[in-house]
Amino acid sequence: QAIGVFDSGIGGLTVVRALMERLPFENIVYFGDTARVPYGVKSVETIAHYTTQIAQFLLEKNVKLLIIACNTMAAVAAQTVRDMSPVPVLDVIEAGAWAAVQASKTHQIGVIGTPTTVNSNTYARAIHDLTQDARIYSQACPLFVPLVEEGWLDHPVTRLTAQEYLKPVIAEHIDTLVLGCTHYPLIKPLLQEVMGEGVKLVDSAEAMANRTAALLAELNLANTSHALPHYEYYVTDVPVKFQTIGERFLGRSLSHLHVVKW
Ligand code: DGN
Repeated sequence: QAIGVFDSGIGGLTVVRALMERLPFENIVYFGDTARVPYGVKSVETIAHYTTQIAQFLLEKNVKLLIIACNTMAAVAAQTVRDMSPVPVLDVIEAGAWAAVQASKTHQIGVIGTPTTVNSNTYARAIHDLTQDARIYSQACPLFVPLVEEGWLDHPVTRLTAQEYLKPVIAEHIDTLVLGCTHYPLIKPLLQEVMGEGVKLVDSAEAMANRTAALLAELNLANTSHALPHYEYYVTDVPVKFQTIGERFLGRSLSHLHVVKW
């Protein structure tokens, strides 16, 4: 049985990459809703509706675990998925919040993400559930997604954009910053430079891979076979430059691609 991972588009491939590195013997089925991305600016009702449709698709593939790789979907529709799923559900926000609380000494934590993620306050709530004395500073960074997809990972425009978005966050003297969007791990070095060495960056993709490894061990669901794993990718559209961008996110070649027409 495979792990089902889904996202609003291409971004969740950063989570797949982290899973492949952390759990090299697990089969993975990925679903990216490339025809309807971006979700980051859509209404809660629409995102919940799309999310249910995708979760259903993966459950029909008989997955043993569902992973909501997209922060935007996790922010507004995680409960909807949990309510409908007979298999365990993990989401990046829960994983990122946990990792942030572990990493932070002062519990002054910054969170960056899409406007929907930030406006939902889901990270703040998840962090407060873990530690009540935390102070959270959130900042929406809507321009990062297109900049990353453009491949401007170390580009003056991206640096300037980051400096502008992060100025108020830096002023709050946080010691930990959560990268609350699938795309941000690709600009982690640039964000680290802008934030300064004293701030720890929490990559929610890595946090998710660690959380998945722990859950599989706990529930005895880990794949015991050491055969080469099988990876499959489903998307709702193959947009321009999909292969190039996808492979940049995944860090390896992308084959076994299927297009689902909805
Ligand atoms: N995958 C989305 C997220 O992690 O928030 C970013 C892409 C989008 O829907 N805008």
